[in-house]
Amino acid sequence: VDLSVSWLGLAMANPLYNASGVMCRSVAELEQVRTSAAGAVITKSCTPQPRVGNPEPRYCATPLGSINSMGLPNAGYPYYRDYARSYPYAAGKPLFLSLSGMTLDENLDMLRDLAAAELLCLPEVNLSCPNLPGKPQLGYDFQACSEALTQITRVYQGPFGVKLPPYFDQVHFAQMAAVLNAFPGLRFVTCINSIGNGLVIDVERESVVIKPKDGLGGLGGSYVLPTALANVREFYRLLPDKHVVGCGGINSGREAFMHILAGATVVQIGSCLYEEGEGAFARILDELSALMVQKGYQRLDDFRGKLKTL
Ligand code: RRO
Repeated sequence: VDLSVSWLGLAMANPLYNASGVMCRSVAELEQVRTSAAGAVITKSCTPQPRVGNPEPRYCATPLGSINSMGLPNAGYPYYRDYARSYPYAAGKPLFLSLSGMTLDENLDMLRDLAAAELLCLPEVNLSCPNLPGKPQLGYDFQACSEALTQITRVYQGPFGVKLPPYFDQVHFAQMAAVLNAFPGLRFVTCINSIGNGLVIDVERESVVIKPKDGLGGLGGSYVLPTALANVREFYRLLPDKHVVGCGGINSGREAFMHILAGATVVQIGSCLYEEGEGAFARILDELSALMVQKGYQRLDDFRGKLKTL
């Protein structure tokens, strides 16, 4: 079967890559993804200056997924821009650069610099970090998103995308879609970031499992799969001129298939990659190929977005 994907003028050998935040903070980790079976690479969300992030423990895996409150630890924007400068684009694995300034001005500063650098990487602007104490997720404030996108598209004229938080109400899907559709330069939306401010409890210790925010953190993995699929499908229908990148709960070829059936152009692997390591890419690709063979599909276009309703 043919797993290749062409989108945004990029050619990918397959639709899988890492979710921002997982295996992408250092050059060593980024190179691990780049030299794996993944079809693309995305960097850890960055701020203009390096950040150490929240106190540890700040990530915990459970049988159903993960909870994290990393607090945006990153090596600083220039580190990732320099990686993007020396990146071997001609090898055919697109690079995405995730930006998550603490303020709109920080995002604008990084985007201005990125525009001037004229690189082949594409920005994914993170509108949805759930783990900064005292800072609401921008994606839940539609007016603020609209204003941010207005200014972002003034300073950055190339194709770009946004990472969205999960939405849980059909009215909110429609309202956010109306905001996003006003910006033709916005070419993709990544759905979803972690489900913010969940609480995992360890019964033996009668305790929370991560230190920041008294245990509250973003949920990923199997906990979030149905929410991720709903967000992918709704935005696929509501944003006909944009791509949806699926992220949330992909542990095997079956969940990758579900995301693409719901409309995802490509998909990202977070919790599963964190737990399994880069071998997850080849395994999930093998499983997706086997499922397609079993169903008689030759390429992803044969089933993308073709979810049936009753
Ligand atoms: O670093 C984090 O705490 C983090 C970020 Br920026 C994000 O967007 N999503 C997440 O689950 N963790």
